This record gives sequence, structure tokens and C-alpha cells, in this order.
Amino acid sequence: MQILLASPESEIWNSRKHIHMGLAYLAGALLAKGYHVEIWDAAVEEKFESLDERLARMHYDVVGISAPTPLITNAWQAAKTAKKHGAITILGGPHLTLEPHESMQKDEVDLVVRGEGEETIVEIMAAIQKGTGIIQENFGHILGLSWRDEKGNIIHNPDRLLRDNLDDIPLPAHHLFKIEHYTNLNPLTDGLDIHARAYTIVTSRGCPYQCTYCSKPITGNTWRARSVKNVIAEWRWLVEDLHATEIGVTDDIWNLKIKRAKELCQALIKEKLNHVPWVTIHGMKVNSTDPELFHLMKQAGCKRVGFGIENGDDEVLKKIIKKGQTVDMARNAVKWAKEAGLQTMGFFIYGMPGETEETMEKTTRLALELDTDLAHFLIATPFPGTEMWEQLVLLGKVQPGNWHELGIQEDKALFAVGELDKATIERKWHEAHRRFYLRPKRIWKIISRKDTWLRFPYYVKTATNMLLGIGDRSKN
Ligand code: B12
Ligand code: SF4
Repeated sequence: MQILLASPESEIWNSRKHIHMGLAYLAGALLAKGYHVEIWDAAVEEKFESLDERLARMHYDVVGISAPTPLITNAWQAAKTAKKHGAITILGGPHLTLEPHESMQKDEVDLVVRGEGEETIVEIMAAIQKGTGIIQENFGHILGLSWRDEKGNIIHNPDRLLRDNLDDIPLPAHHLFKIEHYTNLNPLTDGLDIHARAYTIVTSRGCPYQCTYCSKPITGNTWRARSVKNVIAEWRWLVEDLHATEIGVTDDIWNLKIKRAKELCQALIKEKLNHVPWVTIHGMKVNSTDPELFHLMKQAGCKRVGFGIENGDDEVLKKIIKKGQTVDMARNAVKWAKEAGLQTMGFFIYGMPGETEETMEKTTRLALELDTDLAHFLIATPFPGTEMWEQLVLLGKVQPGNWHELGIQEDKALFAVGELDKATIERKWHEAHRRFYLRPKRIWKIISRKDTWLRFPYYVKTATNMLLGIGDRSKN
């Protein structure tokens, strides 16, 4: 059976192209059971060959498509294309876990997988092989699956429980991706090697915190870690066999347990895997750090750490974002990371419901004070299933359905609550970029970097939009 796993591309601005770990894990599980599986990732492949062209060139029995909320319309379009070529279509990923019924109502969608998909997709393939088509009784027992019976009724089987032991899951199929077409692993592409063979690793899944804006449909508030030994086996594969020149840890919160984080660093040092630079793409929680951790990370090869700092006002952190951390904790973490010789990156959010111009000003001032090497300023985006979404629905500020509008990293405020208006949020967001990046020492740092000149048109385009608020920030 020929299987293609696909990720549709987003029309919204996104400077990064990372391999899709969801598809990598699904492919790993299918390969382990002996299936033939390939990947088509629009983010890097569309410019060479569209999905339609790929499906015309090669026959696939099944096409599995992944979708976060803003890409669901693209996923339906991809499913239509796959159906045109006679494939069975399966959709899965965050949005499908939140809204499975909506997609099952589309003729072009045969099956929807909710939650983690490794076991489900293998069971689906076995059922398809056993049956003669997609409408048969074999689907009734598959947990986490939504399907249609002979009469066309949509059936949502019970949820699949999260697997306790992540070490049992086959390693993700990194080798199926065209790695040379992906970008390096940090939100604001800069400084690190732009031609890196940049692989991503997931050492733990989920996060127990409950920040009001954070969408976690797959894992909920759970956290499960792989054993250090299991992570090291994958890390060794990436470094020694796949020749990674950069590795990005993409966990939601890889340092939840400081002891385990330190053990992982010690193992990287002991196993001599610390010569390939790595970065924490997201996932360092400032309140779960200490100076020793950063020193160990540095010795273990870490180059840059990202922190979710979010806001400069303790009341907003506590009551509006419910972040479980304070401004002082962020100050400490950034200080310790810098002292250990790590590059630092901060994420900041503007325009949360209940914020004021004053709290946004505090955020900008905190960014200037912390003076991280990079600052990533985002405008609050509501995703279904989050506390923020529920609040905004009650206020009539958002409504289900306009999913493609929910793109983070956009420069447009999607809502404003209370006295705050959208224009003020956008102004403070642009202003934050200007005040942070247009300082003489920053400008000097940027122009003295080779990377700036190698990617000059890209920087001009990004800068005119971010700093001045003009120009098109659509796909680059
Ligand atoms: C790394 C990451 C990125 C990377 C790489 C994206 C990529 N293509 O994977 C970058 C930075 C490029 C990125 C971009 C975006 N991301 Co992102 N990203 C993440 C992050 C932090 C980790 C994803 C990951 O590797 N998870 C681990 C893997 C193993 O899990 P998984 O992907 O969910 O896959 C499992 C299941 O979902 C399921 N599954 C998934 N797909 C399919 C398909 C089929 C057929 C089946 C059967 C099952 C299945 O099975 C998989 C294995 O168990 C998540 C947060 C998170 N923890 O999930 C956010 C997250 C997925 N991203 C999000 C968003 C919104 C985006 C963007 C739309 C941002 C934007 N520009 O507006 C883009 C979309 C890009 C794209 N083409 O998908 C949201 C999605 C929210 C939602 N409700 O949909 C999340 C949840 C972050 C958040 N909390 O808000 N992202
Ligand atoms: S700490 Fe990060 S991953 Fe965890 S809930 Fe908050 S934003 Fe989400």
C-alpha cells in the first residue's frame, strides 16, 4: 500500500520552515510496520511540484493530511486534490482533534484522526487492507477515529488514551524529509547558519500549565518525557547518520523537570554529541531554571535559548495569561543564561484581552531591559479550545468558522477588548520592533553580520513591515 503524508502550506507569513514532526512520527510508526510511506510538505515542495502534480506522477492509495486551525481550509483543498486522484483521505492534527465533525461533513474527507496518531494510523491501514473499501465495520474498534458507516452516518469512536511510555513509539522518520530545503531553527531567521541541516527533536510532549491563550488539543494539560537514553539514541542518529549541523528542541516545556533536563545535558556531553549546536525553539519555562542548568546546556552544545516571557506586568501574567511565572523570574532566567554564555531570545505578546496601552508599554520596556539577543513580538491570537477563545466568543469578538484568519505572527490584531482598540495594539506592536531593533548597538550588530548581506532582500522586506508597518508580509 502506497501512503503519502502531507502538510498543506500556510498563506500567512512564516519565516521558518521546520520539518513536520507530527508527520515524521506517523511515518516512523508506519515504516516500523513495513508500510511504504512518503512525505509531501508544501512548505518546501510546492515550489518544485504541487500536490496535484505529485499525485498525477505517483499513485498513492492513502493520503494523510495534517492541519493546525489556520490551515484547515488548505487541508480540505488538499483532500479534494487527493480524492480527484482516487486516494482515501485521512485528516489529523490539532484542528481535527478540536473540530472533527466539521471535517467529517466534507465529502472529500474519508476519515478523521483525533489526538496522537501513531497507533491509530497503523490500525487504519490494517483495517483498509482487510476490507474492500473505506466503508466497513473494521473501523468501529479504532480509538480516536471518526468515520462514516454504510448509511453515511458520522461515527466518532471513543478517544484514544495518551500512551504512557513515549519510548515505545518508533523514532520519527527524519530521513524522509528533503532537509536541504528547510530553514534553520529559530523564529527570527538570523545569525545561525542559514544553510544548516537543521533537524528538530521532541524530547517530551505536552505541558501542565494552563496559559489562557495556549492551544493544546493533542496533549491537554499532561506532560510525558522520553527517557534520556531514548532521546540520546535519536540525537546520535541525527548527528552521526543524518549529519545534522543544527538541532532544535521543540518541546512545549523541555525543562519542566530540572533534574531530567540536567541529565540530558550530561548525557550529551558524555556521549560526545555536544559539537553540533542546538537551540530551544520554544519551550524554556523561566520559573524552572537555575544557573547550573544553563552552564550544563552551554557545555552540552546549546547555542540559543528561547523563553516565553510574554508580558512586563505581573498582574497580566497572573490574572490574564495565568502564566505561573513573574517578571522577576524572567529577569533571573535571562541573566543566568547570558552569564552561561548562551544567546537569548524572548517571546512577548501584545493585546491580550484585559490589557491596556500601559501594560503593553511595560512589555516593551521589559524587552528593552532584558535585552535578549532576539525578541519575538506577537499579537495575541485566539485558538478554539483555549480559555481566551471562550472568553472572546462570549464577548462576541470571535466566531467559529473563519479559521484561516487565525494566523499567529500576523501584524494585524484580530480582536480588541474594553478600552483598547485594534489600532493601538498594532501601533504598540510595530513600536516594540522599532524600539528594540532600531537601537544603535542593534543596528551595528545586524549590519556587521554576514547573514544580513546574504539575505538582504528578505531583511529589507521583513524590516519595512515590522518596523514601519508597510509592505506585504505574505509568504516569502
Ligand atoms: C514546531 C511547531 C511549529 C513549527 C513546525 C510546524 C510543523 N509543520 O510541524 C513551525 C514554527 C514552522 C510552526 C508553524 C506553525 N504553527 Co506550530 N507548532 C509547533 C509546536 C511547538 C510543536 C509541533 C510538534 O512538533 N508536535 C509534536 C508532534 C509529534 O505532534 P503533532 O504535530 O501534534 O502530531 C501528532 C498529532 O497531532 C497527530 N497528527 C498530526 N497530523 C496528523 C495527520 C494525520 C493524517 C494523522 C492521522 C494524525 C496527525 O499525530 C501526530 C503524532 O502523534 C506546536 C505545539 C505542540 N506541542 O504541538 C505548535 C502548534 C502546532 N502550531 C500552531 C500554529 C498555529 C502554527 C502556525 C499556523 C503558526 C502561524 N504562522 O500562524 C504555523 C503552521 C505551519 C504548518 N505548516 O503547520 C498551533 C496550532 C493550534 C491549533 N489549534 O491548531 C500549535 C499547537 C501551537 C499553539 N499552542 O498554539 N509550528
Ligand atoms: S507554559 Fe507554554 S506550553 Fe505550557 S501552557 Fe503555557 S504557553 Fe502553553
